[in-house]
Amino acid sequence: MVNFRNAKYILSAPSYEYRPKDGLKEVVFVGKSNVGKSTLINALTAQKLAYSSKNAGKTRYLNYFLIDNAFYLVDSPGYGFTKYGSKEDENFGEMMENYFHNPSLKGCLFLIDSRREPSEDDRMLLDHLSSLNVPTLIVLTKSDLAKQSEIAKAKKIFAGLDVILASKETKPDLLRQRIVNFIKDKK
Ligand SMILES: Nc1nc2c(ncn2[C@@H]2O[C@H](COP(=O)(O)OP(=O)(O)OP(=O)(O)O)[C@@H](O)[C@H]2O)c(=O)[nH]1
Ligand SMILES: [Mg+2]
Repeated sequence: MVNFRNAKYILSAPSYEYRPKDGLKEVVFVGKSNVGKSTLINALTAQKLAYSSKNAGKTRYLNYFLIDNAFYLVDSPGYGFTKYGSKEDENFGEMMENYFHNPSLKGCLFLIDSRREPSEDDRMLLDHLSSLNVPTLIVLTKSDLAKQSEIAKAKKIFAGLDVILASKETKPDLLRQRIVNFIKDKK
């Protein structure tokens, strides 16, 4: 069994080239700014490792967290925060584009707010991950704040894809298992 509580922050990489070079496998968390990526990493590791904030744009770099000395969870900056077409937006796009070609990348948790329809950016990135064959699990976040009708709608939108519901209150064991499966898969 992997012990997710045995977790430590390793480094913050301003671009893919600065990642740890030990070849350990990685699972990345992506999604719109403020969707709950850092909060979910904290829930999975049962500690306050990743900085979360009610203000969008908290996470700026690729943050590497080592889990049980076995693999990395990688927190990424959210999109939709910096202005489209801005220099920052361009840098972000370039950083993530390079990152997705990472051979150590074994899976992606794609976070989407369960109360909102996926944005154009969400759809583009989902298609992109699929074209690169990155195994992707859609995580519908903040379900504690969502109406049943909103959850039903989200499930319908993503019918046929791999989807899981999550919130601050849900127990993280199922999600931990899914992450371990990504790592175990021979891709
Ligand atoms: N009610 C509720 N609030 C949540 C949940 N997940 C995250 N939040 C809140 O949403 C805000 C944003 O969370 P973050 O984890 O910082 O979001 P992020 O995706 O890392 O954001 P960036 O780093 O800006 O890309 C914080 O105020 C969290 O407390 C959830 O499941 N339920
Ligand atoms: Mg964050």
